[in-house]
Amino acid sequence: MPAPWPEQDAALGSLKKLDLHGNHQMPIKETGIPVSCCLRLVLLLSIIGVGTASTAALETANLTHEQKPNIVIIMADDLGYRDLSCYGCIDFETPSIDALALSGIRCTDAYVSHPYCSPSRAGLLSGKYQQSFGHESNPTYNESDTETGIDIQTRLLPSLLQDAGYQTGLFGKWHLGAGQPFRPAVRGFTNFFGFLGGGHDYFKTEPQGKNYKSPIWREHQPTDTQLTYLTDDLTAEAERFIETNRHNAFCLLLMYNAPHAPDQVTDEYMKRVESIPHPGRRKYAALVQGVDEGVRRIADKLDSLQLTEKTLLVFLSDNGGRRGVSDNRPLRGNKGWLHEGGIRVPLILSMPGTLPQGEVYRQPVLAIDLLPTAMRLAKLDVPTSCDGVDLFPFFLTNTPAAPHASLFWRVSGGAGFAVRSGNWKLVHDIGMTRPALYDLTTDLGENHDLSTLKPQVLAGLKNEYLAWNQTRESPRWKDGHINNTRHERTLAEQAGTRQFPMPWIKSQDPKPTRGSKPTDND
Ligand SMILES: [Ca+2]
Repeated sequence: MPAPWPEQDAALGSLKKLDLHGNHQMPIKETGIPVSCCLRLVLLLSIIGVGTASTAALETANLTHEQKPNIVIIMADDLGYRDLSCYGCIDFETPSIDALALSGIRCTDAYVSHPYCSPSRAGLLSGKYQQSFGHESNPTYNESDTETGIDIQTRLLPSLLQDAGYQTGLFGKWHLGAGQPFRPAVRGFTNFFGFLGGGHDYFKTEPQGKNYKSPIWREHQPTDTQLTYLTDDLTAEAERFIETNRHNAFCLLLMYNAPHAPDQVTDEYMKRVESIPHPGRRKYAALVQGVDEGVRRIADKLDSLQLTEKTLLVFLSDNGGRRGVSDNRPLRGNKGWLHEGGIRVPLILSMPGTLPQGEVYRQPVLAIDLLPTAMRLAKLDVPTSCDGVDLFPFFLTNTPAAPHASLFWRVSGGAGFAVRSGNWKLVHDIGMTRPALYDLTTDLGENHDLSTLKPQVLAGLKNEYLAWNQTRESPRWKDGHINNTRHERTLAEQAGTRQFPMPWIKSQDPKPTRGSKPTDND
């Protein structure tokens, strides 16, 4: 079992305490493994352009130039910002993901580049804002569609790492096009076991099935594989991939369906969360338990093969938590929104011996940063078209410099957009009549629109967005989600809430299970 929350909190570093409205409750104190002054200087130089960061990072890990670190990225689907103990979850525990956070860096201000599935994954795998190649909404599932999917001219992370001799595997959800030109096995993944669409039944699959019962593929072909439980099956495949490639550098993406719908769980995982009173929340929590168990098994597998210090292990969610059952508080909104609840996600990076352990990183970072970070670890040059940034120099120094001057989001070709620059955030989401401006330092919940008080700040951010927007493509296919997004926002606003009502919360927060005040969060 994990340490009680207060001890865990201390081990993670004294967190910036915010109440549910984002107000500070105590000062920040950062902790971490000290990095030598010499190394800090080298890394600082690299930040300003010398570019030796990954070399220095590798030296700290005692890895030779011949030993390239493994890259393992575990992604949950629709996991809420506050649905892990280490991010303040109050009604269930995630001991294995918490342990991962204690072994590495937990990011408080990590974002995905889109508030839902496919475009977010397109950004992650390309290292670019996905608007660079018109990938701005989910492709429909059509195995004969050769037009709708991730840009075939853009090389993806596994393909790039293959240049350095990496073995590459994807286990789980793809959702970047079901047609032949877009499938994982032709986009750089030597091994693929999973499904091509946006979600899947946890127990059933059919060779000719549709939607959630679509076939499970292995490399280039659909199979007649039967599932035991999807989350566990994907973990088992990933374990086998690690075992098989233990003597090679490898890149593994474990892309769980959980805790995405359908809400199907096993008795084992339900037992772990049986104290949760609301049935929907309880099932959701059980889905997360499957992911937590998967993280434990992958970490244990790496440990057993003495690969932990040779592996960058990353955990994140692909977008904000889905409505009704997840917990994004204190953030406003849900999956699909450009307010923080749709785009800010848990992100943990662990590489003991190289990265600090038990540290909290608070500068804004993006999932698209993982591609250049991985490539620099592999001693590869990052494509000049990449928008992401190698994060290691920032993690390994005390530099106040931020990886990004500004971060941008655009949905439906500009029907919605957002910009974050420092503490300021402009949001003009679908369904809003004018942009709003928030100071995230004092208003993490985005409750107080300062646009009329700070017109120059608003104008500056909007001009930044317009300049960025000019460098991007129009969407290549129609956004089938736009009306849903508009409708859902309208419903939430009419209900007078800053996010959808959470039916699993009745009159007040559930009592915390670990002795923490329910308002403790960051
Ligand atoms: Ca998702």
